[in-house]
Amino acid sequence: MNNNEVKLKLAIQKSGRLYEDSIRLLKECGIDISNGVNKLKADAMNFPLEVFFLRDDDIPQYVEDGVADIGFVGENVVFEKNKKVAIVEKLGFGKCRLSIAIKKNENYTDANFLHQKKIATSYPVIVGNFLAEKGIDAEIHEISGSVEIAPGIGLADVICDLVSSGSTLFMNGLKEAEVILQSQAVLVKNTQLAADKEALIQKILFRIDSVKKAKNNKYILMNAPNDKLDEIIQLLPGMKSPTVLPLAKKGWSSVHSVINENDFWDMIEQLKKAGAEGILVVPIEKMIV
Ligand code: PRT
Ligand code: ZN
Repeated sequence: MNNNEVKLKLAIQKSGRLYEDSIRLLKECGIDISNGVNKLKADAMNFPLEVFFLRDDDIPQYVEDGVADIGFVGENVVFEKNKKVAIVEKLGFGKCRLSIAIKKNENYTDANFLHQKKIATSYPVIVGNFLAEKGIDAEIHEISGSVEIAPGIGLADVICDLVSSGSTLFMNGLKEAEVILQSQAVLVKNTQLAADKEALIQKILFRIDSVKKAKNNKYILMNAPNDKLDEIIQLLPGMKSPTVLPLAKKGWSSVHSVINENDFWDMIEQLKKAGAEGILVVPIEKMIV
């Protein structure tokens, strides 16, 4: 790689919940990082990309300032920091929701429940917007960690925090009352990038898209008696149409297709009913359409 070449600067979380998935996504996009422990920065070995390892809270600011061109960060952080960055693509990992949670013996009817209450949260901006939108007067008490213990120690009446499995709330005698934001990791970019950097982003986006599509689809192969082929082909979508190859055994064919993960079990049942046998389902690594 020559030294004058334009490099895209990507900010990812240094350690924490998004780190591994961020590195994995890059790897699936064919981008390997020479990641030494405790490094602030690393070069990609086979793509004009430089990776900065940062606290997730700092990523929107770095991208706004142009210290990094793009970043992988939770939407929750993007909305809370409210910096001038563009959300380009959802990345499919780091999924969670920002929710109001109340003590488990209380009854939440709607947001009016929050009237005159004290809400502990690390997301004062998002919660403030939510309350303003609903016209509710409540007090926001900002704390940076262990938000879930606030009601138990009398620091607040309710909380607003990130939830994924819900077990943290449960263990603290709380229950989820209302989701105020669905979140996942997103790719953000600086809003004033030069054309050569935009072109590199397009290249990465194309790869991310292929990886995401592949994850949502499976390759399916099965044997089918020729007299049932029409019925079976009707059931299968395929990228254009299913592939049908003759088997060595007379009167039988092998049928190949691509199916969506969500339709998977329904589809298998119908195929079996229609006479398909020896069904194999295999993961797809990349999918370019
Ligand atoms: O050091 P740095 O500032 O970079 O990291 P951090 O400690 O601020 O963030 P980190 O690593 O905890 O989370 C990074 C991002 O992961 C968040 O901004 C979200 O976008 C995403 N994410 C996904 C989550 C969760 N799921 C999650 N469950 N972030 C935090 N949690 C916490 C939540 O705050 C609560 O304490 O997990 C607990 C609840 O989990 P359940 O499974 O018990 O419901
Ligand atoms: Zn953080």
